[in-house]
Amino acid sequence: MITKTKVQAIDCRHFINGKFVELEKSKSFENINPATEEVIGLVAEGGKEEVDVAVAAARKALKGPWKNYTLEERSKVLRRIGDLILERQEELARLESLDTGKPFSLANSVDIPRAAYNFHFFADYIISVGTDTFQQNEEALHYAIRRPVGVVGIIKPWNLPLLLLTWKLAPCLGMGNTAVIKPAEWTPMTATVLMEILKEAGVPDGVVNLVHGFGPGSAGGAISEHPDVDAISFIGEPRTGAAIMKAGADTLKKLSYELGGKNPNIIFADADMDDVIETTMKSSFINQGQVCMCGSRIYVERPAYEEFLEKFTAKVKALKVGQPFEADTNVGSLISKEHYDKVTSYLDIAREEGGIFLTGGKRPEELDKGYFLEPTIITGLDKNSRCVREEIFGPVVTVIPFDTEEEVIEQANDTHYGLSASVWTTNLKRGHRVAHQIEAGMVWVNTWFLRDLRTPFGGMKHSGVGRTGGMHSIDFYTELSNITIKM
Ligand code: NAD
Ligand code: 6OD
Repeated sequence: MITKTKVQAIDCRHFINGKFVELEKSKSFENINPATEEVIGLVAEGGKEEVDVAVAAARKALKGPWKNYTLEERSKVLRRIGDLILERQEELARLESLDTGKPFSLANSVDIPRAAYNFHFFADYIISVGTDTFQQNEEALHYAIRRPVGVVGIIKPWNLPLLLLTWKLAPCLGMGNTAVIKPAEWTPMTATVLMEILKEAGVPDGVVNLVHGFGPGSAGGAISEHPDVDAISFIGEPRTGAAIMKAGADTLKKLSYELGGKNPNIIFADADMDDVIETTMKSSFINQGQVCMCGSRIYVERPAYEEFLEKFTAKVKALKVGQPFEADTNVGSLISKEHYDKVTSYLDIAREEGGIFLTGGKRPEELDKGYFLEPTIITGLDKNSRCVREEIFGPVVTVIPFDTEEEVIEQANDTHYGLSASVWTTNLKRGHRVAHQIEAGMVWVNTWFLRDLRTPFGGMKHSGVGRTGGMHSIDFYTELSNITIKM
């Protein structure tokens, strides 16, 4: 058992204009460890008042010393932030695990190293950023310049707290913007520690501000409607994205959205079954199935259906659901009671509709506290079941057989979502053919969640607005001005 006592949970204060703001108990809420249901600290609750001060600080900082940092100087700051994250890796991983209920081993091997890499990647990437130049015969020369968008509101979900915050913040800072961040109310701790790291790395006061709180009527709502926020980078549910769009409509904010998914995992009979099973374990249940790209709709070509179910079920039954700090835990707790209730309400629907539970469907008997749910495989549901169509965002997958390529493509696309998909086949032509027809921002063939940060990341339909990654992030965090010189 890895002890959790080495790192204490922290109270989470706002960070505005380079300073932590004293926490007022009357304006705070409790932070709950979802694996134990214990209160582990207090979180400051900000609203319009705090957001106003934070936005003013960010606006002022746009014109302060930050404005005069060269690209190379900003790159150095990003690199230093990445280095400092790695220096505090274990502490951050412990806090992330306490906050989310995810296995410490996962936070320590994926979330925190990737958070550091987000900064290291953009430290290198921004240096090579250029713009187009066009010579129009002998008449004119056109070239474009980039400038920061301005003050960016960054509103985050709880599933990969530091990984996703840094995914947005690194290019935002790299391109000279300033920011007001609102972490998810369930997971405020690593964002708070990140503020100490930014300060130590030399980010000037006011450039990054952090206001804790909730959504509408609280910090999230105040950022979304603030007239002095120029752009919003949001990750979360499609419905929240729509609310933020409405709140920001009057001030025409630039928007980047990474939203939910109900992603198909399509397995043809000729696929390498061992490879399929190993990766499908991850794409179904990593982080308790709370990853936007989890392949929660599994389609298997009929000749391989029984073999897949037998092998997959055996492996899933062997997964250990347990306390996040136990070294052999594969699956930790869900994020909150509210979310546990939402996820299990889908299990009730599946039962009513005659779904067959091959594994899970209940909390493990030995864990009577915490929001733990056994990894659940359901078969026998109709393609129109709400469990097959709606994002459950938990350790629950449905498996449906198919007979033809056309049929599975139609089912895969029969959704409002369009985030990602996996296609498994050893027939390369089919891999390309199917991938080209899936309506999703990202399609993996014979793999899942294999990332290269230069590639376009994001979703179509209700799964997102715009793309991030490489040049796409740079484009979002800059405004282009085209200059035309008459020759
Ligand atoms: P959520 O939309 O409930 O909340 C996200 C954030 O928005 C939180 O900080 C919340 O406080 C804030 N918020 C809520 N209502 C708001 C409002 N009206 N105005 C302003 N802010 C508001 O999402 P969640 O439950 O935290 O996260 C789970 C969702 O996020 C899932 O749908 C998941 O698929 C999606 N997600 C997508 C990606 C991606 O890259 N596409 C990544 C992670 C999570
Ligand atoms: O890998 C990434 O860059 C990314 N944005 C992952 C999102 C995961 C969603 O839960």
